[in-house]
Amino acid sequence: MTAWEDWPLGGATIRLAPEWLPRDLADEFLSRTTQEIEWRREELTIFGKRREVPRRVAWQGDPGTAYRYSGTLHVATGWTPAVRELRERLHAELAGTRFNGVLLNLYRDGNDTMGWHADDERELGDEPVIASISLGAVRTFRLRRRGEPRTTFDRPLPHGSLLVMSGATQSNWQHCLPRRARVDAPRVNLTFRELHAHG
Ligand SMILES: O=C(O)CCC(=O)C(=O)O
Ligand SMILES: [Mn+2]
Repeated sequence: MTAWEDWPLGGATIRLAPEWLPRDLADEFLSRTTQEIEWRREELTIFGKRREVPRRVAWQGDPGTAYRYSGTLHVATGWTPAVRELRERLHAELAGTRFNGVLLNLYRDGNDTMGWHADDERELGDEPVIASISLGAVRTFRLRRRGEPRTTFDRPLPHGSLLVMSGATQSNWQHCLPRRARVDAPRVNLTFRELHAHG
């Protein structure tokens, strides 16, 4: 049985399974994903300037599944073996979910980050379920409430953990992955999503 921690945040439904994957399996998925995924550098235009995104990224999903991030539309062509296996484990763990896409992030060390955002793109629909698997270096996941008071909440995401955000989380809170200068090992994060075709 998976052990879950519920996070006590108003207007959000978030739970964490800190030891979702046994250690040896987490090690194996870390090395397989690091190797099999075609990690890309990505650029973003902010106020008319091209900037490199401070991490490596990839997108996978059922063929044809399209997702817009960093201002570009990415069309999935399928799944690599370890990512496909992780998706099957998620479907077994989270009854009723059918993830058809995953955004993958490689944080090469503590200087790689993800800025404040919510996973609230239109194709995710209302109240999306986002399942986030963390492998490798432990990094802090930070949340902040939208509006006043601007409560923030920090928790480390361990190697092999599973974080699930659902309900109104994306409407009421934003999240980010802050810089951690002393971390010198890589971390892989996979956020599985269910995308709906544009209506
Ligand atoms: O790396 C993380 O834990 C967060 C990733 C994330 O928020 C995203 O991919 O949307
Ligand atoms: Mn996110």
